[in-house]
Amino acid sequence: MSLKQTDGAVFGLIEKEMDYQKKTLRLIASENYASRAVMEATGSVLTNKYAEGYPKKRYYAGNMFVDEIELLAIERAKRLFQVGHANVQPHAGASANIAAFFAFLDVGDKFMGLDLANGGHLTHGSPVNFSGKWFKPCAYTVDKKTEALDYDAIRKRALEEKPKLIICGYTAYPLIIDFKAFREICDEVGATMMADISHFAGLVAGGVYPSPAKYADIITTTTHKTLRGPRGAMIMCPEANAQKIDKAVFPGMQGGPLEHCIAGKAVCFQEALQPEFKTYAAQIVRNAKALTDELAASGLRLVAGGTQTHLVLVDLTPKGITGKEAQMALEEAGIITNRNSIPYDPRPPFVTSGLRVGTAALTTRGMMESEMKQVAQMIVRVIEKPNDLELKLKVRGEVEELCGKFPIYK
Ligand code: DSN
Repeated sequence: MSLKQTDGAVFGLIEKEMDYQKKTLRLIASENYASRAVMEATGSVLTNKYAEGYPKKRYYAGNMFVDEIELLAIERAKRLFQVGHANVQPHAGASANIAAFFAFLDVGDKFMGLDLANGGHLTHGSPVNFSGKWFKPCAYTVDKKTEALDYDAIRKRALEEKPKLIICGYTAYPLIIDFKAFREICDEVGATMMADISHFAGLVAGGVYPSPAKYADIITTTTHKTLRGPRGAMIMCPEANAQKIDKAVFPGMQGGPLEHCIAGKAVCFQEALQPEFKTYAAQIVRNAKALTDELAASGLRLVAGGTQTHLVLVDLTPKGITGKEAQMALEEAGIITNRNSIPYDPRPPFVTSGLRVGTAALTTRGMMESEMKQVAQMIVRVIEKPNDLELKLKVRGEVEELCGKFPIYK
């Protein structure tokens, strides 16, 4: 029996969510719309199978087709990112990062990551996360004036702190990272280099963002952001580190792999290997630039002076509104974003002075630079009058009209 027949409550809520996704503008930099093919694989009978272990070395019988699927995902990931080894089993970005830590560090070891308030990730050393509880983080920051990474300052801090591992790759940093500079710093201090490319993996796959593959000892990524796959993650590394990584994922961190998600990843990698994906990735960046230019023209300040990627970090201070207020007002107008700390933010993380916006999802809908201009103008109108209910309803209507021209899941 179908879901509609057996569980009307869940079915109804999924239908509502579908409608909501169709009629709103998704500007959360870490979100996207996976293809029907990806969702079909992810919602398949593979959810029924236990497959602890790795292809051809499982602890349960009956994995002949599951093995082929996982091998296909691995082979495609290796081809897409030009890496020696890929482990496609991590359930999420956080569990991929835990496994990477356990492969290269002992509990209590010191490592360096970008401060969360400067654009780093929770799993890169926050005191409330495993990374900050079980390991010893020493954060680096962006430069206070330029809001960009200062490689000399990072090198100096690394020489003082002597971390065993250094992470590069962030969640709210709009500029391109110099992976070669990180390799040199790691070599100088004898640290393992870990690149968390979760946010811009799709841009790397599409050839519009440099790849860390030549430099990093470990690369972790989620598969559902710019890469446009199913919710999940993977770890890549040179062949020499394969065993360490595989052991850390299973049995170190996880039990049975989610083979339905792995099938979804295989489909996503195949999609990203197509020439059209390069066009898509380039358009994401062009769209982010168009959005940025229009936001800046309205008097908003852009952190680090703009963007070279899929995301823009906006300082709302010139408009006299907090991140929290802006996020709420925009949501009422059908524009979905997230508040975000800006570097050296005087406001607490639950309030913030910033807003993070990304263009991966709108680009998937087929929107181009002219639509980005329109979207930026809608954002500005709302944040200039966040309490004007009539205006928010009017913008909501415009949002629905625009969304109607760029349907998802036709
Ligand atoms: N939650 C993701 C993001 O929005 O960047 C990172 O885990």
